[in-house]
Amino acid sequence: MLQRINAHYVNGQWRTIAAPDWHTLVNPADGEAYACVARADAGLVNDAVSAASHAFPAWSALSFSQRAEYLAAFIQQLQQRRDELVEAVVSELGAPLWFAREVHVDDPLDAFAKHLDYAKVLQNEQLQLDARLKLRKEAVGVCALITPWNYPLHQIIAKLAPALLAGCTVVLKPAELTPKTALCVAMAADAAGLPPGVFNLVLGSGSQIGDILSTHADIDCVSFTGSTEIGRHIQQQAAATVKRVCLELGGKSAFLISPTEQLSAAVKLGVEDVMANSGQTCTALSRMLVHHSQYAEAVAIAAAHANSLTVGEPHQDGVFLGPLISAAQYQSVQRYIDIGLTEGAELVAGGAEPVAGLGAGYYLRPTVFANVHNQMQIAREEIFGPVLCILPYQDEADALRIANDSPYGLSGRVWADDAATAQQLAAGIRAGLIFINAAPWHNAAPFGGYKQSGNGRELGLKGVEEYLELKAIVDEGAA
Ligand code: TAP
Repeated sequence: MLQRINAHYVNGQWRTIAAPDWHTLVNPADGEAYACVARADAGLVNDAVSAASHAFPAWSALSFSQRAEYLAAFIQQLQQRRDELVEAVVSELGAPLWFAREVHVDDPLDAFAKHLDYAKVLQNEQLQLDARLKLRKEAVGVCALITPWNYPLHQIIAKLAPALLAGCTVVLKPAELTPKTALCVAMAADAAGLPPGVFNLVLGSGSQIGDILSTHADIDCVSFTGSTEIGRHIQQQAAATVKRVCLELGGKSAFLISPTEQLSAAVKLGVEDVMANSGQTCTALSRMLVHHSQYAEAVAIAAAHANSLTVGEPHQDGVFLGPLISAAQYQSVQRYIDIGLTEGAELVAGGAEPVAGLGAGYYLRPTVFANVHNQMQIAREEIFGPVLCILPYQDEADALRIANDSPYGLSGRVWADDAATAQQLAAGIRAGLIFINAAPWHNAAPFGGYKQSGNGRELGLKGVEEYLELKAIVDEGAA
């Protein structure tokens, strides 16, 4: 018997749907259905928007520091649910347990906590520019937050924390594949005592209820993370009511390795970056660019390292890659591997075959293609799976040309033995977030894309600005 989840959080209350349309949740680790989730209907979505609209005047009238007090309680409630959140991510997404703890849960909780510091900065930002001119930053209004499944808690926190701090009220619509993480967030919001209507959660299908949110006259802003295709659709839908639309979309990021004495460290880092989360990472460095003089060596290192990474059941020790999230995602990545072979790329590790001994889960081995050129489909399109393409280049100008020859511009990494070259290459890549050498993720770095990777920024102080309007108040001045 499947567990039945019929819970939406609207106006500070848990709501059910009377005769729901059910969505079935499947465990990606074994392909077995384990729960079904009641989809919100249009009436419930409209109730959620109405609750957020009614809550907006009082919430936005609080000071940043008053809202930060609520956020501190919210963070505490999330921290108390750490184990629940980890288990939700493992069961919904198939993330290995260690990765779920460190990356999927602890990281976004840290990012949320940083907003308490931003509150202090923003508190002092109501600027009196001269005797007559004052600037105020005010909340945009009611926001629809639409999030994807690949880093479920990260994506929710990256929108929810800045929106609430800015004084916005929200309706969250998470991906249908990851409702449990979102429910856990709603329980934390409830326990933290947020005023009714400030935070609302509706679970349901984006294709059925997404348009209600993006066209609703009482929604002032839609913040969306997901595929470029759906982002484009939301922007079109939102145009009629001239909403603010923040889009965090896909990527095909380049890792530009200049000739280096640390080739092995660089290549291994690049392989792990792509294979983490089974490749379902929007910033994945899925195109590795290597100088022709070190190309053959880099390919050999990448293949050996990919083959050394363990694929397995998420709860097992030592597992680096769990399954892909769904049968659809699994088949989509298999299709891309077949396309790579048809295009003439050389498969040096992995492949499209099911992984032996892992039953009916959606597992793929870390896959590496060599002899890839940048016009191949596997080099241009986001595969969103554990597939790395390695491309050779002739010189720095050629490397930057290849890196920038992409419809996307989300992220990138450069590796160079001297700091000046690294900075120069970082400046040359047209993308929103560039890492140098082995630099790790930074929870306060504004995050977002150039070109078709989107048009907004999340995280850091800049992420809060996405949810703020600027008001200029001009006085008569002294008589
Ligand atoms: P999408 O299919 O685009 O779905 C993202 C969200 O949009 C889900 O909540 C989805 O709901 C909803 N949605 C679907 N149709 C909609 C509609 N017509 N109107 C409004 N919302 C709608 O993406 P995904 O498959 O979850 O995630 C993978 C993609 O997201 C990749 O391309 C990846 O690069 C991108 N991504 C980008 C970033 C950043 S920060 N740039 C981060 C993570 C992922 P349902 O789940 O119900 O379909």
